Amino acid sequence: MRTAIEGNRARPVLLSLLAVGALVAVTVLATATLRLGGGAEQAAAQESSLAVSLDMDTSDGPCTDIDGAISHATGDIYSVAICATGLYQGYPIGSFTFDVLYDDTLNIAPEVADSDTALDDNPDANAGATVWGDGLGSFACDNSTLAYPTGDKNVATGPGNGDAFIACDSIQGPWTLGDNETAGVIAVIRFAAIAAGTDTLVIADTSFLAYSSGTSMGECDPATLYPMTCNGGIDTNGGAPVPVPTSGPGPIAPPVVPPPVVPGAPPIAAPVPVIAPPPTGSGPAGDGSPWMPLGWLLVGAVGTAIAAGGLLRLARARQR
Ligand SMILES: [Ca+2]
Ligand SMILES: [Ca+2]
Ligand SMILES: [Ca+2]
Ligand SMILES: [Ca+2]
Repeated sequence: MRTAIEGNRARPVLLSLLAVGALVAVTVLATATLRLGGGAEQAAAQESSLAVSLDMDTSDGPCTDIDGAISHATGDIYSVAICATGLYQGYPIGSFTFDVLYDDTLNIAPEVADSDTALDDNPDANAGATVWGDGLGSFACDNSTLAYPTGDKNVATGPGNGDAFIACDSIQGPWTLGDNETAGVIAVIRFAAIAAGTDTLVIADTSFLAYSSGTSMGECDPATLYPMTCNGGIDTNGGAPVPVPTSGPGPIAPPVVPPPVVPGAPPIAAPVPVIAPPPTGSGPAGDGSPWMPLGWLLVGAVGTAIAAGGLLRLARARQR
């Protein structure tokens, strides 16, 4: 027969078993959470509606708001931003590749010479000397397996045959975009409007984002396992074509225009310096006392000298 004493002995054992069970459950949960950095990354991105979009109007800052369309006068130099939204906080971007297709008979993306880690090329990564917000982190865009950033990597011309390309990665980090925010600027592309017409810009299927672990975050190709929404933009240029330089590090300053010359107008004479007399009543003491007493003193001194000279000559004549 079980006694009350036996029941009391069994209770601590039961409590111990419950405690061990709880500990095991907590450990399993923690391990699963840590493993989210692996296979669960993609699911996390999809749950938060990951998207990349072109901000066609960056006049208030790249990706401040995402504008899908813009108009420009022919000859304008302007920027288009590649914006990421719906990032999963705590899982930052570790690498990316973008091809933004455009009509290179309407717009050109001037080539910037490749140098070093190419962080301020065109397209211009949100890292290096030019950043927008807190940047991407420590990245390099001289991807040896692909290419340096290029304003147009497609030699063909016409609609869709402009190809602004950029591919960057960061093996060591830090990676900031996606770390503590869910949206931000990937890169900015500088364009020059060279002819009137409507240009439909597309983020090509070859474009993608990846986690710092290297696994895919989202791809613009809808047929892949991890597709993401990729929104292009529309640019409408007006006016007649104007020549635009095909290379340069940045926006081109307008020329300095001299003032118009009116035929027959007399030449403008050079200004003649005017020597003004000293103001009256402003004496050497600087207290407004007049200069006149000093003049009388001078006259008196000269008169005294002349009189003394005359007396001296008279005295010499008498001695002779
Ligand atoms: Ca905008
Ligand atoms: Ca930059
Ligand atoms: Ca370049
Ligand atoms: Ca081209």
